[in-house]
Amino acid sequence: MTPPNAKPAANNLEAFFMPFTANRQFKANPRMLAKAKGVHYWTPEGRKIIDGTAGLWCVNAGHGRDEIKAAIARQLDEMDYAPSFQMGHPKAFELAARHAALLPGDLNHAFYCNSGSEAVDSALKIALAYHRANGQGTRTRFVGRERGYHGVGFGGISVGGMVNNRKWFGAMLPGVDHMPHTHLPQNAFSKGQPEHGAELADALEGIVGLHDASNIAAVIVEPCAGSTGYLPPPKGYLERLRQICDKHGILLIFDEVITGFGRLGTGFAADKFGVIPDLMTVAKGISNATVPMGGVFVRKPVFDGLMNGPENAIDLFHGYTYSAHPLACAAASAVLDIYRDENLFERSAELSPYWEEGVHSLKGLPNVTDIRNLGLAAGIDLAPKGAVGTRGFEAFTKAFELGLMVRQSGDAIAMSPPLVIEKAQIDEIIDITAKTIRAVA
Ligand code: PXG
Repeated sequence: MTPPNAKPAANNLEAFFMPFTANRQFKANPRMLAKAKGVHYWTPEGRKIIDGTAGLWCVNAGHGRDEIKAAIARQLDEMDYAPSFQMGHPKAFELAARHAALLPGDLNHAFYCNSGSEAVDSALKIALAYHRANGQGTRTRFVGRERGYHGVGFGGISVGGMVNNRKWFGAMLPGVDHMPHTHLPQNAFSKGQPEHGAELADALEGIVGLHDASNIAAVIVEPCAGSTGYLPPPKGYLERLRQICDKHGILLIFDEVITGFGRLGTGFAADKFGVIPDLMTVAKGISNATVPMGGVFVRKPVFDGLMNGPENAIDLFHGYTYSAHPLACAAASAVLDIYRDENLFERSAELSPYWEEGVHSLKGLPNVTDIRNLGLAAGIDLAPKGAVGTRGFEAFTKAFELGLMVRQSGDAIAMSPPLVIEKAQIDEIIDITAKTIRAVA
């Protein structure tokens, strides 16, 4: 028998059950990352890879930031951990006040967790609790959207609209409807927000007609859908959704796990579109992915609505051991300093026309059926080749071979570089993407 602390054999890849991965395929032909700095990764063999996706849409300020590292180290010296249940530590309050100051409108309270999935489940629960606390306990239904991604909790997959993330798992939240997605063929090759599709928000009126608003707690959408190939909202769509929610007393949740913290050239998508949700979920860029963190930002009336009970009673029966973990708070605060000092949200806005021009220059390459962009991100649809996802996966592996990291969703590839990217590096990303698309023709 192997002794319990025996050193694992070198290159033994078997034991790690990899998430969202074709395990056997990966282990037969691994793509390893061993080092990161700025907008680059390096493989263990020392091959340099340009990070076209900011990790998984999360390393907005670039890799290996010394300021964040120092803040985490200082916090670790001072206090490694403190609970947030009936106790507090200063950095959590400081961070929440800074987030509140950064957010638009009266989104001025922050609930913290450790991931986007937890943020989504937390937001759904806050919505339910809010209605119940306000004498509207029949409002228990949720509305999501086809092609939506809201993480992998049971709440998130229930309101989400990605078939593979749902079909394997049987029981989900009861009482969920989905609005149609907004990926319309007549919008192909739109630059920025597409023209057609605002009326798709009216599907919400249909759902209200079916169930009655008195049974609906909240609607959740990504203001710009990320994981299903990057789908910017049609002009007027989010405004219309806001109006319908207001009309019926339904809470609107924006899932800004990807769009939050500068991706669209503004702090949040809510700023970009001038539409303020009642609840906003965030993660990823909140801590530049250094220490896992997520959050739900809550508008004042929703927070106040939960403060109606006895003063000595717990207001929300929900939270995590690691809610507002001191290391995450220290990291998130240092990240806010970087975003501010380097004007990274503005930088993202300034670079986006150059990025738009770059990605749309790929139009006309073999099998490219659509290109979408908004802010510093883009989605490119490739025509399927045999089984769905075959060409997409080939493009993903080819790009990696050529020195570029992209994301694949079916036969679409998505890109979202760190906001610190330089124009010459954008050129390099576009050049490698073009070579990749030709190579998988
Ligand atoms: N909501 C949205 C909008 C997301 O994009 C989550 C929730 C869940 O976050 P966590 O931290 O629990 O993973 C996400 C995550 C991709 C990709 O390639 C996207 C995500 C995660 C991994 C890959 O598009 N988004």
